[in-house]
Amino acid sequence: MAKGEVYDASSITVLEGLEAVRRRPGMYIGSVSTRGLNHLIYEIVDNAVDEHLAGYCDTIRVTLEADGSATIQDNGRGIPVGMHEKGVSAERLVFTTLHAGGKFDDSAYKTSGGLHGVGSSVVNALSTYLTVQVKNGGYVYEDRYERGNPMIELKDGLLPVVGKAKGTGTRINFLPDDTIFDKTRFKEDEIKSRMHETAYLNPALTIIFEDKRKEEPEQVTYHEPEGIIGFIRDMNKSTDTVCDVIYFKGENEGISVEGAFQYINEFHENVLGFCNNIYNSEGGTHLTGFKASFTNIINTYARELNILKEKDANFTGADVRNGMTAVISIKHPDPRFEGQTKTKLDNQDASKVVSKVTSDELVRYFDRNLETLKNIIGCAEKAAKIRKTEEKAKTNMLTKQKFSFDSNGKLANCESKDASKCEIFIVEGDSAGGSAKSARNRAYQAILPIRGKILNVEKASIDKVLANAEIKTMINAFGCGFSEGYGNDFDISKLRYDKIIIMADADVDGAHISTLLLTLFYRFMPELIYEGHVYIAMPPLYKAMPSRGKEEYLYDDKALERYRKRHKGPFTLQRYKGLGEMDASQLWETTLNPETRILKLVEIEDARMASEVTEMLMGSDVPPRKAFIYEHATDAELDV
Ligand code: TSJ
Repeated sequence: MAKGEVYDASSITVLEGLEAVRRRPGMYIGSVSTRGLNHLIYEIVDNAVDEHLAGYCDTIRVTLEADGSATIQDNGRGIPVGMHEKGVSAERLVFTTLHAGGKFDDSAYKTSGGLHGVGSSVVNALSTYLTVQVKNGGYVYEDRYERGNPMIELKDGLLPVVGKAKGTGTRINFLPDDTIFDKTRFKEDEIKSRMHETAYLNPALTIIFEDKRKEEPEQVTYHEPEGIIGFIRDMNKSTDTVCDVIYFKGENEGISVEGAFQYINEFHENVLGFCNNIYNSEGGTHLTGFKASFTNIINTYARELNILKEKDANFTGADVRNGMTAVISIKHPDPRFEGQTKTKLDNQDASKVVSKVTSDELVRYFDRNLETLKNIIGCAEKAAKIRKTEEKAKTNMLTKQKFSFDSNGKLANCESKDASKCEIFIVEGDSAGGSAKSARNRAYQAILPIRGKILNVEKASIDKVLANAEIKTMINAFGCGFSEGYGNDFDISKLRYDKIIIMADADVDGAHISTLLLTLFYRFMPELIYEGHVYIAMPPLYKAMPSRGKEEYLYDDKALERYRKRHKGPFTLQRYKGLGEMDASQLWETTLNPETRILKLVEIEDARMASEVTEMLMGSDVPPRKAFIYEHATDAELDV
């Protein structure tokens, strides 16, 4: 036992539980990457949201403190500090027992689900320190832990009083353990996005986010009295809409369902599922139920209105969701999750109930709003028409071109057929492509030069996307096909390269090309990103050549600054304006050679946020894009 830790006999097994969390953190929070790190905050916030759902708390403050810790504070009843039947303060049990909470929790719907509901004890176990303050009955009680171990000796099992205060509430301050997490800097954008989402799902709740790590502390208040209607409105605020937001709700078998949707003049669908206020990135039964019912309703009306004739085939699900933005939010007393990241709702009764509520409520709505219905069917008709053209185009193209490496001529493939060892570099420009071809290790490195800027897929329909020569070449080279709303032909097991490396100049144009490629991958081959196959090469910006000592490549301006500080004597500085300026051996050393190069792994912290960002960066609205670029100009992190 480390010095200062205080135990009693009953806490031994408890602490063994928390030790298990520290040994295998991934089992409890999914990963020890930034994603897992942010989950610590969500877990604590979710507990406060539970208190809100129970009817006792209307404000939650989330603060990223200057010292790297996080504080979450609510104005609920306060975690019970009194004696629990086990002979110790209830608060102790909450923070030292795995999966505690339910016992003291009288709200029917707990937010816990999937990775998210890991329990405050898991956060405690993975924190260098965690301090709890509870305000109740005029007093402030305090408890403190280090790496999950209680540091305060209880008197008769009860917490010490550290002050007096009015009102009630809970305040948690914790510092993530840097021996557990890869990086311990919280990502404010992801947290803000999640807090905003939580505000939309809880219209009576106010969340105040504050980032005190910056020189100028940032404070944002999220309060969305319009709920999911406002959520849809905001997602579509910069796009041309086809109808107003349609809202419905209902309840059955103890499951309550709320839905809202709207159509926009674009060619993709965006249907988000939430269960007990947690986003389900892999979807699940609530969405299946909604989609099945919705397709059915639209087809039935289309036939009744004689828009679909007897001989016509039904609209497909993707047809009727063409241009749809939707949020389906359910409350389930006992949610189950499956899927790779345990975020896919699995309860069969959810499908049944959502399906029933959707058809009851929407039939009632559409009977009274025929014009809106006709506009929506109009979107489906457009989609069906395009689908049919595309189906033809697609069979023509992919049968003619299958794996025709030579027909596109430009791919310099590698010799190895062992995908786990192979890499493909997508290189901007023919001249850089030429140097890369002579510099590479042809045994396992393939080079695919692309000319200038590829098509922006965010703005183009799929037939244009597939007609684009560069994109066709890439799809052929990767070997796994592509996926799109109209059917999923993507098979990642056929991928021919373990690493797909985007190699563009270290300037604005290069960044633009990278973004276009990432958008293409994200929209049509998202598994490539989810499974960690996509990288960005980081060519150096400078070569420093000192009069004494070794030459050094410098990858950004910060590195140059450091070099200037470190390096006293005179040196010549060569600035690379583009990949094309490097000769083959320099290119090999700086960008191709696995021993010396720097690659940045492309990760999706949160699929929905990535989608939003993609839309913002690639869509037609300019001001948010500018703001984003300014804000993130210094964000790039290197994964060496
Ligand atoms: F995650 C956490 F446990 F650390 C945490 C819990 C963090 C934060 C910011 C807030 C909370 C929390 C817990 N806020 N409010 C509560 N409420 C209760 O635990 C509570 C209080 C009273 C009663 C009761 O039946 O009287 C029941 C509960 C669950």
